Parts: sequence; C-alpha cells; structure tokens
Amino acid sequence: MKKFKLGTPIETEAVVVDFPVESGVPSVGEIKTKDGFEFRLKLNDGDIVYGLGESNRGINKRGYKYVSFCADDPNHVEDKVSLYGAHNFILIDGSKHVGLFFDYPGKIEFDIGYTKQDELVISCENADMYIYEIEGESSKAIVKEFRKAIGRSYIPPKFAFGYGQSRWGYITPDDFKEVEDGYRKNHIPLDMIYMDIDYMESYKDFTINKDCFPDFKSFVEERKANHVHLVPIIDAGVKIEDGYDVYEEGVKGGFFCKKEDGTLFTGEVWPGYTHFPDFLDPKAREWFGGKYKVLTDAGIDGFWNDMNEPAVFFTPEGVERLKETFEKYFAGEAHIFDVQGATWGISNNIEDYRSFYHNVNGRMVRHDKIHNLYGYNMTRAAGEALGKIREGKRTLLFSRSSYIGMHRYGGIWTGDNKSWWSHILLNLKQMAGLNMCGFLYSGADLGGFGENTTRDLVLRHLALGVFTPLMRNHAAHNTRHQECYQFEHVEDFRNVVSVRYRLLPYLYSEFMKAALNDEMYFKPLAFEFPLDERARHVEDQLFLGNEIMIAPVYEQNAIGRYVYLPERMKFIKFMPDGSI
Ligand code: MIG
Repeated sequence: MKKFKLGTPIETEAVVVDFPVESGVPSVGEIKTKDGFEFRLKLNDGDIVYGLGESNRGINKRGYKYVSFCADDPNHVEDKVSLYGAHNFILIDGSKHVGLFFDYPGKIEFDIGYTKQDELVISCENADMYIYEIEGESSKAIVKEFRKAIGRSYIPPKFAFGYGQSRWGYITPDDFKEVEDGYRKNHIPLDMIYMDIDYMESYKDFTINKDCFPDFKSFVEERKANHVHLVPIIDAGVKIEDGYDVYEEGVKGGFFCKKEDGTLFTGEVWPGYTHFPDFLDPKAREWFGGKYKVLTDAGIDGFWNDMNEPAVFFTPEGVERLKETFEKYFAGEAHIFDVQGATWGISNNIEDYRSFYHNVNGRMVRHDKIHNLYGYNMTRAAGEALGKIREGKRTLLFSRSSYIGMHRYGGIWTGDNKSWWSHILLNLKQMAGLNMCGFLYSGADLGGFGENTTRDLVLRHLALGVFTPLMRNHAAHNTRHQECYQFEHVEDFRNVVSVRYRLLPYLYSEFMKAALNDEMYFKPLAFEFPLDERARHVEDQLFLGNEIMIAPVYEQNAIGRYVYLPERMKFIKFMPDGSI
C-alpha cells in the first residue's frame, strides 16, 4: 500500500498502519489540484468498479455518481447519491487491478462513468487529503491489504448474532413484554429487543422514563432471565435543559460544538433544542463515552447510536432564514420555488453545517470540512469507553452514520429503508461494499422501516437476514406491525428464524475468520471466480464465507428464482422438522 499526501490533510485515523509518504503521485489516473481536487481515470470496457461501502445502486458502482456526505435521508430511492455513510474506498477490477482510498472527511464526489461512461472522476473542494493506492493480483488480495491497513473489524458479543426485534413505538414495559411473550409463545427464538427513543425521559440521552420504568434495572434483569437483551438507542444531540446533568456537564466542560463567535451551536432534534458534543475532541469523547455507564450499570450490554450524521431538523438561524424567504415572497421579491426550497431544505442544511466548529488537535475546523467523521467519532467515544467500563467483555454497538475507521469500534445498520421489494436487493448489494470497507457486523431493517409491510415481504427479507451478521426486524411508528407473530401461518416465520440458529456455528465461525484475518464475510461472486464473465456480473447473489452462496428471492409472488452456479454446488433445503 502506498500513501500519498496532498496539501494539509486532516488526520482521520481511518488507517492505523503508519506508512511512509511517497513522493510523486499514484500510478493510475491524473490529479489536478487547481481549484480544488480532481482525480481522473480512464475506464476500459469491462472494468468493474467496486467499493464505496454503504452506498446506493449496484455492487458494480459503474454508471452512476455517489457523493460521500453523510445524510439523514430516509428515502433511499434510486437517484439518491448520499446515504448515511462515507466510505471512500474503490477497487478497479479489469484492465488494471487497483484499490484507492481517498482519506478526505468532507464532501467528495465519485462520478463513476456517469458524466462520461469511460471516465472515473473524483472531486472535492480542497486538495488536502491522503490517497492510498494498493496494487494486487486480485480483488481479494487488495481488499485484504486495505483491511490490514485500517485495522481489525469490530467483533460483537455472541448474543448479537441472534435475532432481534425492534420498533419505534414500544413504550411501556408491557409493550416489551408483549414482544418477548409473542416470540416465546410461538417458539420463535429471540435474543434482543431494541429500545427506541421512547424509553428516555423527554428524549434525553442517558435518562430513563421513570414513569414507565420505576425500576429499570430489575426490568432489564427480568428480560435477561428470559434470555432477552434490551438494546437502547442513543442520539447524538443533548437536550438543553437546566438541571439535566449531561447538558450541564457538557457546557461546563466545553464539550459542545461552538459557532465562530464562541457561543454554542444549537439545533432541533427529538428533545427540542440540543447541543452537539464535539466528538472530534478526545476529552469530549471520553466524557460522552463515560455516560454509557448509566445504562451498563443497569445491566445493559448493547447500544445503537442514531442521528449522528448529525441530523439537525432546524436551527434558530435556519428558522430566521425561512422567515425572511416567506417575507420576501409575500413582498413579491421571491418566487414560490424559493419558498419551497427553503422549506424542504431546512433540515440538515449546509449553511448550518458551515456554522459550527470542532476542536481537531487544537485547531478549530469548520464542521462541513469534517462532516463525515461525526458519527464515526460518536461511536468511537462509545466503543473506547465501553472497552473500559465493561473490561474484558464485548458490547453490542452499532451506528447509523460512519466513515472508514469506525469499523474498529462498532457495526452499522443501513438506516431507514422501506418495506419495498427493491430494498431486499439493495440490502444484499450493500453488504458486499461494506465488507470491503471493514464493516462486517451490519444489516438492514428487516421487513422494511418505513411504509406498511406485507407478510411475504417480511418472510423474504428475513430469509436474507438469516445470513447478515446483524439480524434485526425494525419498523417505524405508524406502520403496520411486523413482528413475526403478527402474521398468519406463524410456523413459516419460526422456520426461517430457526434456520439462523441452526446455521449459527457456521455463521459465527465465518464471521470470526473474516474479522481475524481481514477477509470478507460476504463477497461478490467475481471475487472467487474472477475470470468467469457471467460471475463477474452477478448482482443478486453473494458468497458467504468459503462454503455458502446465497441467492435470496426479492420479488413479490415469486415462487423461486434463477441462480447462476459458477461451479457444481449442492442445494440445501432446511426443512421445518430439522432435517436438511
Ligand atoms: O428521525 O428514533 O434510523 O431507526 O427508529 C427518526 C427513531 C429517528 C431514525 C432511525 C430509526 C429510528 C428513528 N430514528
């Protein structure tokens, strides 16, 4: 692996091996640093471009453009260019064989044969970055070398390989018990129930709604006695409220992000106006991470970190801007398009992201320049602290937003998908890219998060989820309930989830092999059959470890599907009676 340095890069700590900086430029492509940064590379017919971790569209990224700028966007339709993660690693497999990592934490665009079909153009505002180049004889070898450089992937506790149920809308103890009972009564295994924002008091991090849970610790213990781990959510923003210890400590310690004039940056999220911890500052990380102890003391051993792009519904400044736009409109000085743009653009607004700063090694850096490191460092804060708080024990931890490097501290889930058939396939495609970038413990909201699901969609999505390390059914509030026992012929669900548990020894050992050897748990077919032209273009099957190929059904009313077999294989059916 070769390391090149342009300008004054921000140290992201994505790469943990200390490579010497090479003189010169990467052996492929052309770099321009006048007016920002641009990297151009000619693509030949048949070149495949892999990578970009959690991103939209295909396993082969060629033919579209992608923008790394972590986005809180719940509509993963085909034209979206930014999702929650920023994973700037690509791998070209064809006439050349090369891996490239653009270690740049601001907004960066990958035009992979979009503007011109035979050209790859990577561009961003500032020519301050590290570029890493890996030459190798195969895609597998290149990924392995990259993975070695970015450090060992996070390994969760064993229970995290079980099946979990989640829903935004479980509030009372009875809601949680109902889920536990629903699964137990129907003899469907269940290891985790997730707690969404309603377990907190007024959506305040590290608090418990005491009206609902007067004795939270006992409640957690009771669930554990029934072999269910409760996994609470933690949001990035901290509610502004006098008397709330996390808020007061954060202000006192100088742990929140500030605006240029030194006042604290304020943004609206679930609790109302909040401040955002400066996770780029090691002291703030240590402080926020230490807070997880409030919950581990109550017996909690797993967490999911949300809203850490960070998601900002609006700011007081944004409201002012909106007001002005309306006033101009009514004064006849603005067009309705301006009003619409300002209204829709009030959340996660770039002007807001440009209005606050982080303390990066004593240097004040404007948020938008390091935007993609925020969720990474929130999860790093948690991971580092939990390593101390629960010394010698693994903790379940995954995040919504991420950058390469975060894979050492936690897994990710792929955020707010929908109960759409196309999202089963997107789930599969994303797993391949994520594995290249070190994110092994990952999965999607099975059954779909947004919109009303259907019985067959949940079943089919679960059948893919059987194989993803994170196997969690999750849905948004106000959507149709989608716990397995809500549907007719519950035995079908029992059979699917049981297959997960029957396969656990294999899945767990393949996961551990992948983590310990810097290898991929999920691989595109071409990684094993690089010379097989058909295998090279399969977008709906994956290898899992070294012995299994998966080919999920992702179409409504399908009774099966066509599968491409790159070699002789055995078809194994898991029968309900336990036989195969
Ligand atoms: O703006 O906590 O992706 O899983 O259920 C929505 C409520 C906030 C987004 C997460 C989703 C979670 C939801 N959260």
